[in-house]
Formats: sequence, structure tokens, C-alpha cells
Amino acid sequence: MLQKEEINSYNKRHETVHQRSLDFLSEKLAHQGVDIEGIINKTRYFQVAVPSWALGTGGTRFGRFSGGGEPGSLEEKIADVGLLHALTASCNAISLHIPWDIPQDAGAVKALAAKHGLLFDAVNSNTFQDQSGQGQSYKYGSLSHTSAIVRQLAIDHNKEVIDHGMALGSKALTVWLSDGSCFPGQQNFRKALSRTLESLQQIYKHLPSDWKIFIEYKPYEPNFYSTVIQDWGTSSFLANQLGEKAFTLVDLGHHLPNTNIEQIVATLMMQQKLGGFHFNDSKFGDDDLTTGSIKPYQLFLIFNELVEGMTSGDPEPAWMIDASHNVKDPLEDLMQSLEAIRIAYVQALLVDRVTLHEAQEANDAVSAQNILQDAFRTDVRAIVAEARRVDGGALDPIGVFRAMDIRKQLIGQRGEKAIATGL
Ligand code: PSV
Ligand code: MN
Repeated sequence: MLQKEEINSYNKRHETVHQRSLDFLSEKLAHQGVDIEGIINKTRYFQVAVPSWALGTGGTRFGRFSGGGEPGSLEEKIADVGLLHALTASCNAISLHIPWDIPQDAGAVKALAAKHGLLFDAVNSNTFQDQSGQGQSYKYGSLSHTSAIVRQLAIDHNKEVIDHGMALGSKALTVWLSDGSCFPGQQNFRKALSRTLESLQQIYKHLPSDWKIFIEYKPYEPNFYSTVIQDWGTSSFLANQLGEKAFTLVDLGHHLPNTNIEQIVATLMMQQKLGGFHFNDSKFGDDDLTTGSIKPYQLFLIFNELVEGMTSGDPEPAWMIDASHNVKDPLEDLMQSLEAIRIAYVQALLVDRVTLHEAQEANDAVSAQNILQDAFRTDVRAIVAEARRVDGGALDPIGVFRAMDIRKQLIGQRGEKAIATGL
């Protein structure tokens, strides 16, 4: 566990330069009539969950190159997210994937998380892999399977995941299905979708009254011809059929190239049906790269719609990072994502919405573009750093992580060959 004093001592080295950047920005924004304190406060409250499976080095089907010192147990995963939260003050929750992370003693796990200032975000079910000893196989699907016995197995698993989540204080279940087909004609689209709906209805009945269910969509992979829940329209259809506790979950990597994700966000929010959000970035497919590393302007445009929705009173979705890749230290990667997310959020908060709406009503595309790009081109890193500092985090989280040789310490404790459970 990192001590606040250690972080403070590193912060001291950056204080002068940080304060100058903040003063400069504060003066600039004051001219625009923006209250920087209000923005800093909103930033502090913007917390993003970290998934338990992003703490190890991701792999591809061609290999996995562990960096060592990865968390081997749920307790170690909680410690890693606690460390991230201590450094960044921006990820106060962990999202578990069952059965990768089954809490043996929920009370003790909850207490450990609380010690790190962490809550439990949505719990995720896994019916895309067979578990050892499982009587039936998900090779040809789970909630959509042609066999009622396999469907029941998958339904029961989701109910168990809800039970685990209840014991930890989670309030949502995320369902992502890999169900689909690899060849034309292999699956009857209509039957597969209606069986999925019926299975989800069984799971929905098991949800406590204050819970939500998030339905995640994805166009392809691991199936390469069709996916049962392939897009936001299918997810939204299912959510509407299920009822008021069901919502769509948008994962940024789950779109075909050039899809207008910001428009999807606006459409779902308008219907109060955007429940969850998974951040990552990609060049081609579901690449699970660091958020903001490839398309920061797209991320900003998405946040522009999210902020537009939230300022219109739409409910705030549950935020989570869903990324893991091959070459970076996973903790450093997550710190980069957390920073990129808050930067895009702050930039979206800076958009002069009144003037933008006027430009839109007047069909003034030039002004509208200028308003958006003025906000996008503002360097808001001092605001993001200040929000961290006020909450006891580091002005330069990756700098502290490296200066303290934290990865080396983790390798010392857990070993060079420690590989996290997950994909
Ligand atoms: C699927 O690609 C996904 O985005 C879902 O959220 C899964 O639960 C997660 O990745 C981990 O495999
Ligand atoms: Mn996801």
C-alpha cells in the first residue's frame, strides 16, 4: 500500500511548474467565463472502474509475453487496483469476471477492497469459455444454444454471478456473449435471437430490484460470420424487451471501422438506455489498446455526447476500462487510459454548449466545428493533475510508479513468472 507521504514528496518536485500551468489555464478559462474550480470538482468525481483482467499482460492467439509480477489472486488484483487508485485517485472500483475471480470469502474480500477505498463495479459472467469439469460445452453457444440443457447451464451461471455480486455490493451484471456462427447457414438467426431473449428473461427475473443488467454487443470475434448480439440495435431491442432494469453497454472496440460511435451514444442516451461503457482504443478491430492512444478526437466527440446527455439529465453510465495488450506494463497502460479518459471528459465539459446549440440551429457548420475544436485543443492536463492532487494522488502517477520501482517490487513479491488469470 502506498503511503500518502510518499506521493506528496514526489508531488513537491512538480509543484511549481504545475501551479504555473494551472494559473495560466485558470486565467484563460476565466476569460471564457468558465469556473475552473467547478470543472476540477466534476473531474474528481469522475471515477472509472478497472477490470480484474486488465492487470496482467494481454495476449494474442500468437502468444503472451508476461512482464512479471502479475497478480495471481483476487486479493493481489485488488491490491493492484488499490495502487492505481492511490496514484491516480480516479478508479475507485474493480469489476470482476466470474469464474476468473471467485471470491471465496466475500466478507473478507469486501473488507480488503474497502481498505483500498474500492467498491465493486458490475460483475461479468463468462459463458464464452468452458470451465474444467463442466458437463456441457459452449462451443456452439450459450444463452442461444440449440440445446435447452446448455442454455440452462449458462442461465444458472449468470444467476450465480449475480449472487456473488450481491455478496460484494455490486449493483449490475454485464452479459457479453460470444454466441454466433462462423459460416452462413450454420445458425438460424431468428431462433438464436429468440432463444437468447428467453434465456435473458430467466436471468432478469433473478436480478435484485436495485440492480441493472448491461447487454454488451460486438460485431464479430470469436465468431467470424455472425454474432447473435452484434450491434447496439440488437442490444437495445433485448434491453427494451427485458424491462427497465436492462440497458445497452457500449464497448468502444466493438464497432466496425468508421462507425459513428458518438451518434450511437447520443441515440441510446436519448432513450435513457445507455447503462455501461467500456473504454479502449483500436486501429482495426477489438484491439484493446490504451484509451486515447489512436483516436483521441473520436474519444472527445464521444465524451461531447456523453456530457450533452448528462447535462440534459440522462443517467450517467457505469464507466469501465476494458483493455489489455501485449507490450506495455499493464499498470502503466491503465494509468495512461485513466488520464486520457479524464482529459476527454474535461475537454467535453469545456464545450460552450449554448453557443454550440445556437450554431447547430443556425446550420453554421463552421462555428460548430470551431467550438468543438477550441475545447479539444485546450491543454487541460493541469486540471486533471490538480483533481488527482486534491484527492491525494500523484501529479505524475507513472513518474512515481517508475521512480519507486514498483514493478520490480511486485516481481520481488510475486515472482517473474506470475501470470494473472483471465484471457
Ligand atoms: C469482449 O470482447 C469483452 O469486451 C467483454 O466485455 C468481455 O467480458 C471482456 O471483453 C473480457 O473478455
Ligand atoms: Mn467489453
